[in-house]
Amino acid sequence: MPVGGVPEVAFVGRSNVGKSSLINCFLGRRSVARVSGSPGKTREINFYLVDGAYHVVDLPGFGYAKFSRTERDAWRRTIGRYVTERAELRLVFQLIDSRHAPTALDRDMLLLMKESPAAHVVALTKADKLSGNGRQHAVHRTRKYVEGLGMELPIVLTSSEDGRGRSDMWDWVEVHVRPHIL
Ligand SMILES: Nc1nc2c(ncn2[C@@H]2O[C@H](COP(=O)(O)OP(=O)(O)OP(=O)(O)O)[C@@H](O)[C@H]2O)c(=O)[nH]1
Ligand SMILES: [Mg+2]
Repeated sequence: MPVGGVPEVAFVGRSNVGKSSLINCFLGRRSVARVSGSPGKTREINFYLVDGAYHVVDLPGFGYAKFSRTERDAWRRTIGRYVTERAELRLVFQLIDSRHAPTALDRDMLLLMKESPAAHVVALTKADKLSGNGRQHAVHRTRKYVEGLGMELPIVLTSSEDGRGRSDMWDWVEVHVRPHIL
């Protein structure tokens, strides 16, 4: 991992939820982070330097089924340590698929983030696949779920297809990352 105290914003979430796609959308670039139709594409931690000022961090998907049990546990520990101990980490976008209720893996990640000093924002992904009502329902369902875990978090609807949520994500970076730029 890079040394030098450059602040970081990380994108986390289960495999195939759309992390790499949303990073590309956030950056306004087609193919910085590698995207794949099959889960498990991102297999290492990738750091992208933005404006020479901060890093966007693409993590492998949580709980990718085709990893062995041992690999999955190792990644879980690595991601767990990263979000709880990494001093440079200032903001985490936790991605959850807007089309489905949060899964056990989403819950594990939400709870893990309770131990993280970084700011925490939920990004509901692939919102272009839902109707207007479906989107409102997804936000409501996620808010209830998060409250059920004793947490209160900002929830942003996003789509890397139509760019929804992009400016909200930039705003969160301004608030939580910009002040720490060296
Ligand atoms: N309709 C739609 N499809 C999306 C969106 N974001 C991602 N996808 C699709 O979802 C699949 C997975 O996208 P990735 O960005 O590779 O997901 P990832 O979370 O980085 O996956 P891993 O690296 O395997 O953990 C690809 O087929 C994307 O085209 C979105 O906003 N809308
Ligand atoms: Mg990826």
